[in-house]
Amino acid sequence: MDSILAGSLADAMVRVTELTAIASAEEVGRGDEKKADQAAVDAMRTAFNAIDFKGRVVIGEGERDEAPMLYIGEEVGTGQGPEIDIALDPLEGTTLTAKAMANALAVLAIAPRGGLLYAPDTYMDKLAIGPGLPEGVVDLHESPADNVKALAKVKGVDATQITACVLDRTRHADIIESLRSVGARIKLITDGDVAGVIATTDPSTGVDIYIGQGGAPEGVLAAAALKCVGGQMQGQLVFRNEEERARATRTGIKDFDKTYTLHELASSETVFCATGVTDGDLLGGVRQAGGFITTETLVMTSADGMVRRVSSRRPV
Ligand code: VTB
Repeated sequence: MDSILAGSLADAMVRVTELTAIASAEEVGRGDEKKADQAAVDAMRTAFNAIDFKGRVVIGEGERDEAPMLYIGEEVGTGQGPEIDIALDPLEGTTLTAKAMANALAVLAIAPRGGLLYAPDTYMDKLAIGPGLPEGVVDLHESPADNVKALAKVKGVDATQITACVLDRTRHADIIESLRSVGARIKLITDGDVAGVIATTDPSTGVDIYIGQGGAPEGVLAAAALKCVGGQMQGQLVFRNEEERARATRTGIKDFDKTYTLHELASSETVFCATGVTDGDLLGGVRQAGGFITTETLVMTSADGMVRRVSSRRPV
């Protein structure tokens, strides 16, 4: 395997999301989303800056004038070593953290320069399924009901045995109605669609398909994960106004109607890394007991298809 991303750089990223999760865990259940996010951002930036690489944030906390740290275009790392693009969400699920709810993650993906779509901070319509299914069995432009029927057919089950994960938002009323019309189960989540998409790749979650509109940056992060572990995903940017179109233009988007495949969202090799902040379907959260802090991290490298769970313990 000839990869600049596997090995020590992947290990370094585990440390980054671990330290980020530990910092934000201090804010679990304290009702202050901003403070939780700030703790995560500070910790992630500090951790990046200890690594020998030329990192550039391509998906971050926002545009330079609105985000003081980890803004799009910010350079991180010591400036020695490989040139790497970074998609990050120091705290995916600020509300989940503030309310001590499940599935908050510290998450990032890295790739060689240009390997991740420079997605603007807009919404994205997303559709994802796990690995091992025929290519093209579902399609973002088909109805949720038809997608469930097609998926059920290739899985050899009835549509009523399919579970779709959907963000619980009024904008998803039509999607939910369509899914109900074929009797599919719906797992409604209040937040955190990176975990929602990844859940499709892990049979233990029971989630077969992810459908709905969430953040475009989160779409790229989820695509990076699927790139490593397998699965299919499609995404289409959604613009609510001219300001959002202008954002997209600034990130280099030319075709506003394009439907992106998984391999366009994450086009090169990538490393995906997520540490649980609160307990969730995929990962346990940060725990403190007996003088130690323990974390659970999922790290995946697309170059060799490696999926690793790292459990770490540090003295408080
Ligand atoms: C989305 C989703 C995220 O926040 O961005 C959502 O992708 C915000 O959606 O995973 P609304 O504007 O409808 O609240 C998350 O759930 C958490 O950051």
